[in-house]
Amino acid sequence: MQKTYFMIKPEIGAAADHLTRVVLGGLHTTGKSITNLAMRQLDRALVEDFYGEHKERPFFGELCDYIVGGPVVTIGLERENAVLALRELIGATNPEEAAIGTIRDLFGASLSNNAVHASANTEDAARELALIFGK
Ligand code: FUP
Repeated sequence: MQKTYFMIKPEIGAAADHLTRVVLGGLHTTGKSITNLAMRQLDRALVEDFYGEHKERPFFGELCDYIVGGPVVTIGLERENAVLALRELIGATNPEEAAIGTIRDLFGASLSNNAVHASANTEDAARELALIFGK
Protein backbone atom coordinates (compact mmCIF):
# COMPACT_ATOMS: atom_id res chain seq x y z
CA MET A 1 0.00 0.00 0.00
CA GLN A 2 1.14 3.53 -0.78
CA LYS A 3 -0.02 6.95 0.37
CA THR A 4 -0.30 10.09 -1.68
CA TYR A 5 -1.56 13.64 -1.36
CA PHE A 6 -4.20 15.07 -3.65
CA MET A 7 -5.40 18.66 -3.67
CA ILE A 8 -8.15 20.44 -5.55
CA LYS A 9 -6.88 23.97 -6.11
CA PRO A 10 -9.05 27.06 -5.62
CA GLU A 11 -11.62 27.41 -8.36
CA ILE A 12 -14.42 29.84 -8.88
CA GLY A 13 -17.74 29.50 -7.04
CA ALA A 14 -19.75 26.40 -7.87
CA ALA A 15 -16.91 24.88 -9.92
CA ALA A 16 -15.07 23.86 -6.73
CA ASP A 17 -18.08 21.96 -5.50
CA HIS A 18 -18.66 20.29 -8.87
CA LEU A 19 -15.01 19.35 -9.32
CA THR A 20 -14.83 17.89 -5.81
CA ARG A 21 -17.83 15.65 -6.54
CA VAL A 22 -16.47 14.49 -9.91
CA VAL A 23 -13.03 13.77 -8.56
CA LEU A 24 -14.19 11.99 -5.44
CA GLY A 25 -16.62 9.94 -7.55
CA GLY A 26 -13.78 8.93 -9.90
CA LEU A 27 -11.46 8.09 -7.04
CA HIS A 28 -14.10 5.97 -5.38
CA THR A 29 -14.60 3.77 -8.42
CA THR A 30 -10.87 3.25 -8.86
CA GLY A 31 -10.65 1.63 -5.43
CA LYS A 32 -8.66 4.18 -3.50
CA SER A 33 -9.33 4.77 0.16
CA ILE A 34 -9.51 8.29 1.53
CA THR A 35 -7.53 8.68 4.76
CA ASN A 36 -7.99 12.45 5.22
CA LEU A 37 -10.37 14.95 3.68
CA ALA A 38 -10.87 18.61 4.47
CA MET A 39 -11.72 21.86 2.75
CA ARG A 40 -9.29 24.48 4.04
CA GLN A 41 -7.90 27.92 3.47
CA LEU A 42 -4.11 27.38 3.50
CA ASP A 43 -1.93 30.16 4.84
CA ARG A 44 0.84 31.60 2.71
CA ALA A 45 3.76 30.36 4.82
CA LEU A 46 2.50 26.78 4.53
CA VAL A 47 2.03 27.12 0.75
CA GLU A 48 5.52 28.58 0.31
CA ASP A 49 6.92 25.62 2.23
CA PHE A 50 4.76 23.19 0.24
CA TYR A 51 6.07 24.52 -3.10
CA GLY A 52 9.56 25.21 -1.69
CA GLU A 53 11.31 23.36 -4.54
CA HIS A 54 10.06 26.11 -6.89
CA LYS A 55 10.99 29.12 -4.79
CA GLU A 56 13.62 30.41 -7.25
CA ARG A 57 11.34 29.97 -10.28
CA PRO A 58 9.69 33.05 -11.85
CA PHE A 59 6.18 31.66 -11.38
CA PHE A 60 6.58 31.03 -7.61
CA GLY A 61 4.79 34.20 -6.42
CA GLU A 62 1.89 33.74 -8.83
CA LEU A 63 1.59 30.06 -7.89
CA CYS A 64 1.40 30.86 -4.16
CA ASP A 65 -1.11 33.68 -4.81
CA TYR A 66 -3.30 31.24 -6.71
CA ILE A 67 -3.23 28.58 -3.98
CA VAL A 68 -4.05 31.03 -1.17
CA GLY A 69 -6.74 32.71 -3.30
CA GLY A 70 -9.51 30.52 -1.88
CA PRO A 71 -10.16 27.30 -0.02
CA VAL A 72 -8.61 24.07 -1.32
CA VAL A 73 -9.83 20.51 -0.88
CA THR A 74 -7.08 18.47 0.79
CA ILE A 75 -7.21 14.69 0.42
CA GLY A 76 -4.96 11.92 1.73
CA LEU A 77 -5.26 8.73 -0.32
CA GLU A 78 -4.06 5.19 0.16
CA ARG A 79 -4.02 2.28 -2.29
CA GLU A 80 -1.67 0.05 -4.22
CA ASN A 81 0.57 2.14 -6.50
CA ALA A 82 -1.26 5.29 -5.32
CA VAL A 83 1.33 7.85 -6.49
CA LEU A 84 1.52 6.75 -10.11
CA ALA A 85 -2.17 5.85 -10.36
CA LEU A 86 -3.21 9.33 -9.25
CA ARG A 87 -0.66 11.07 -11.49
CA GLU A 88 -2.09 9.14 -14.44
CA LEU A 89 -5.63 10.13 -13.45
CA ILE A 90 -4.77 13.86 -13.30
CA GLY A 91 -2.65 14.08 -16.48
CA ALA A 92 0.32 16.28 -17.43
CA THR A 93 1.11 19.53 -15.54
CA ASN A 94 0.12 21.63 -18.56
CA PRO A 95 -3.58 21.01 -19.36
CA GLU A 96 -2.82 21.51 -23.06
CA GLU A 97 -0.56 18.45 -22.90
CA ALA A 98 -2.74 16.37 -20.57
CA ALA A 99 -4.21 13.17 -22.06
CA ILE A 100 -7.86 13.36 -23.08
CA GLY A 101 -10.24 12.65 -20.20
CA THR A 102 -7.71 13.32 -17.44
CA ILE A 103 -8.69 15.77 -14.70
CA ARG A 104 -6.32 18.48 -15.90
CA ASP A 105 -7.58 18.02 -19.47
CA LEU A 106 -11.19 18.39 -18.32
CA PHE A 107 -10.80 21.07 -15.64
CA GLY A 108 -7.43 22.82 -16.06
CA ALA A 109 -7.55 26.29 -17.61
CA SER A 110 -3.82 26.86 -18.12
CA LEU A 111 -0.39 25.77 -16.90
CA SER A 112 -0.59 28.08 -13.87
CA ASN A 113 -4.27 27.29 -13.25
CA ASN A 114 -4.28 23.52 -13.65
CA ALA A 115 -7.07 22.57 -11.21
CA VAL A 116 -5.38 19.90 -9.09
CA HIS A 117 -2.17 18.71 -7.45
CA ALA A 118 -0.95 15.16 -6.83
CA SER A 119 2.36 14.17 -5.24
CA ALA A 120 5.08 13.40 -7.79
CA ASN A 121 6.76 10.56 -5.86
CA THR A 122 6.63 8.75 -2.50
CA GLU A 123 9.12 11.12 -0.80
CA ASP A 124 7.09 14.17 -1.84
CA ALA A 125 3.92 12.38 -0.73
CA ALA A 126 5.26 11.79 2.79
CA ARG A 127 6.49 15.39 3.07
CA GLU A 128 3.25 16.89 1.72
CA LEU A 129 0.97 14.70 3.87
CA ALA A 130 2.95 15.67 7.00
CA LEU A 131 2.83 19.37 6.07
CA ILE A 132 -0.89 19.40 5.38
CA PHE A 133 -2.27 16.92 7.91
CA GLY A 134 0.51 16.74 10.53
CA LYS A 135 2.19 13.54 11.65
P1 FUP B 1 3.15 19.06 -10.94
O1 FUP B 1 4.00 18.13 -10.10
O2 FUP B 1 2.53 18.39 -12.13
O3 FUP B 1 2.14 19.83 -10.12
O4 FUP B 1 4.14 20.15 -11.56
P2 FUP B 1 5.33 21.02 -10.96
O5 FUP B 1 5.75 20.53 -9.59
O6 FUP B 1 6.38 21.11 -12.01
O7 FUP B 1 4.69 22.46 -10.82
C1 FUP B 1 3.92 22.83 -9.69
C2 FUP B 1 2.92 23.85 -10.11
O8 FUP B 1 3.56 25.04 -10.56
C3 FUP B 1 2.06 23.42 -11.29
F1 FUP B 1 0.99 22.72 -10.88
C4 FUP B 1 1.70 24.70 -11.98
C5 FUP B 1 2.82 25.64 -11.62
N1 FUP B 1 3.72 25.91 -12.76
C6 FUP B 1 3.62 27.13 -13.40
O9 FUP B 1 2.74 27.95 -13.07
N2 FUP B 1 4.48 27.41 -14.43
C7 FUP B 1 5.44 26.53 -14.82
O10 FUP B 1 6.21 26.85 -15.76
C8 FUP B 1 5.54 25.29 -14.16
C9 FUP B 1 4.66 25.01 -13.14
